Amino acid sequence: MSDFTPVIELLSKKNDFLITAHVNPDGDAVGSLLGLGLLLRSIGKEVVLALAQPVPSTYLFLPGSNQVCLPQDLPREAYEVGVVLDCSELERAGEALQKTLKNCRFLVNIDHHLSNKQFGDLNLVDSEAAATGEIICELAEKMGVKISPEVATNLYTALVTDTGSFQFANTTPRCHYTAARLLEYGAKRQQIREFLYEQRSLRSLRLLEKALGTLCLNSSGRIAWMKVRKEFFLETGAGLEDCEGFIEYPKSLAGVELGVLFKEIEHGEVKVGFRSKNLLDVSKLAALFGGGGHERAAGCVLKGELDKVEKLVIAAAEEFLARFEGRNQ
Ligand SMILES: [Mn+2]
Repeated sequence: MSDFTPVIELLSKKNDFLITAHVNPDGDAVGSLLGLGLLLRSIGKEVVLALAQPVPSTYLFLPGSNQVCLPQDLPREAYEVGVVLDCSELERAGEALQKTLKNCRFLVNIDHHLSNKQFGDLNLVDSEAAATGEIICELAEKMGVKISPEVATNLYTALVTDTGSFQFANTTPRCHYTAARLLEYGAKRQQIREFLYEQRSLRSLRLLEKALGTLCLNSSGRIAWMKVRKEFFLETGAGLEDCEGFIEYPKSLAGVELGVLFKEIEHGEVKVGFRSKNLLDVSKLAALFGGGGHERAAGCVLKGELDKVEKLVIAAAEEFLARFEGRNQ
């Protein structure tokens, strides 16, 4: 368990903060950023919020999302305290923000990645926390600062997204207790559900319809995959961002251990996603093709024609799975 005391002392004493999170911000990055930002402002602190990229449209409903600036819009080049959230290393904040963070007098690193490099002057790293948002909630409680419904909504979103709606292995009793307290503080659960999961575009479902038409299962029934062809994007007007969650469909089939999604991002360039249900470390499978990721979710990008990439990757996946299952019999 990390020691909150030095961080609480610093946050209480100082007044000038720059808070940021990682590039390609997800729900935990945005939720933690806005949660901590609004919290510090509620006790009278000067806070600038920044991200390397704009807040993704999915998270624009979050209170405070309109107050996040891009690196080029930062009011100043240095701040007293830089707070980096949900980043295993400083580089994850993006090149432009990294420079500004290095100009700060104190750097605070708050994160839950096991691989965290402890790059801050103060490090509040807890790899058993389900999300950085969970650590922020505990920090606020230990500081004795009242958590407003706006802050709670941000932190609850961080928890929901980083746990896959409380389904991933990081969904611990502690995580549920934190979520319960956030609901008590007034987190807008229904609004979060609607904005995260019930705002699909029609073109996205049309794209899904076409992708489902390509669904294949290998002979052992352990690997299932789908393809999103370049034409599908053109025919439906959908973009890559509309493929969110598609990979769950092949994985969701009974008996399947490995789900694969092929997305033809350009003719001759294919993005491949891997998801495993219980056993396979797909980061190792992705690494065979120069990619990477986590144990249960990984990906890579391959050059080549879609149907050839499909054959190559599925053959490698079958061999990978056979080797794994052979070892574990
Ligand atoms: Mn996270």
